[in-house]
Amino acid sequence: MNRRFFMRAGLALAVLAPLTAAALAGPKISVENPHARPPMGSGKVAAAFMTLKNDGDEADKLVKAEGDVADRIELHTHIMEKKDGKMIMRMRQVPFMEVPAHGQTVLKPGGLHIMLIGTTRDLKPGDTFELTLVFEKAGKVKITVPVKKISATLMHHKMKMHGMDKK
Ligand SMILES: [Cu+2]
Repeated sequence: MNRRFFMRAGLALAVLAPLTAAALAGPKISVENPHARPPMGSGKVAAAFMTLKNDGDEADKLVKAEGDVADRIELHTHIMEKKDGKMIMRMRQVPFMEVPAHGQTVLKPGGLHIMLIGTTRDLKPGDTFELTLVFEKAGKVKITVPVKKISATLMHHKMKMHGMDKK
């Protein structure tokens, strides 16, 4: 065996060891402060927010949210877009939400959110509903989401974002 072999073997070990450790430790997902805003007026569109925490050594991704509270449940974000020379905020569906190792991802109004399209029941402040979050590595995490009152400023903000104030 020559020197080159040992160097290669050493390199392979150096690369493999951290990977194995990470795979064993994996992500450790928890969900804090879940809450939802009720639909606007007679609309059937609501949004859920929360903090996705990961105390593990490996990043994970929220890839899907499931539940019977709405016909369609989508992962959304907001982007700033130029329209007629003005910057406006628009919603866009995203394929996943990354949750970094030893970090967190905050879903909040004006940013990432879970969109409930075609709500199947009344959602009033004080009500709760179940959501199942599906993570790429951690698998399914069931949460209970309380519906909270929407503030006047937020309502205005939300109407603007959904383009409802332009008639
Ligand atoms: Cu949305």
